[in-house]
Amino acid sequence: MHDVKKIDIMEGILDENDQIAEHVKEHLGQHGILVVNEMGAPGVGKTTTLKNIIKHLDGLKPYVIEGDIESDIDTVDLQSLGIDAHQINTFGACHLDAPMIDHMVDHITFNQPGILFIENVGNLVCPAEFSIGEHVKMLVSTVTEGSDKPYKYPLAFEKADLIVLNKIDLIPYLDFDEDFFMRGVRALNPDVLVFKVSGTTGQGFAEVAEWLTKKAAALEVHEHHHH
Ligand SMILES: Nc1nc2c(ncn2[C@@H]2O[C@H](COP(=O)(O)OP(=O)(O)O)[C@@H](O)[C@H]2O)c(=O)[nH]1
Ligand SMILES: [Mg+2]
Repeated sequence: MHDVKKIDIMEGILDENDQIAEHVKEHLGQHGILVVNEMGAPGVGKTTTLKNIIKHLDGLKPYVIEGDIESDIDTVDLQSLGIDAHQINTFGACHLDAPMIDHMVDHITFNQPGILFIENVGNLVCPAEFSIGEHVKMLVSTVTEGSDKPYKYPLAFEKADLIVLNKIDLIPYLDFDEDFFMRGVRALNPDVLVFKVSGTTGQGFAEVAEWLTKKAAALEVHEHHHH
């Protein structure tokens, strides 16, 4: 009896989260804003990836929400580059949820079409379980994490719409087995695009930006919608 009740409550929370996520996604999509949920373990280069993609966004305005347990280091860093960045601190929670994003979106002025990048809390487990209003789930993985991560943390790789494999400049110093990594990815997510990039050299990010730009262009924007 006890267990049955617990499950009911959990499903209720997920339903409410998903409803709010759907609302955020539709609302921003109609205004020409593509929402990208960026996920990955701590230190894989999520912030570095954002900075590099943003350099290649032609005619699309970048908006950023940073999710961290504590601190606003990444937000201050992005703001110093003139990027419209906003901080959410979860104070313990290992992922962002849709109500947090819904609330923050009310405080952002979306005055131009563009891309809202949401850097989720650094974690390869929890963020994969929650939709937060995204059109695209972008997973950042790195050669420094080791080639077995798709096998050990399958959900994040299974749910990704695109995977950015970062730090390829370090391959000569590591034992990263790309074939093993890619076999793991393909078993979970046969068609997902994997972009090999380096935040140090800048290599590969123009292609990621191009892919996202096409996604943004495919949004069904309601031209005469006023708020
Ligand atoms: N060698 C190398 N270092 C990188 C690369 N990308 C990021 N880094 C470094 O990795 C560290 C973590 O990067 P950051 O973007 O803050 O990761 P986040 O925690 O996922 O946001 C920083 O010291 C970056 O300079 C890369 O492609 N190659
Ligand atoms: Mg970061």
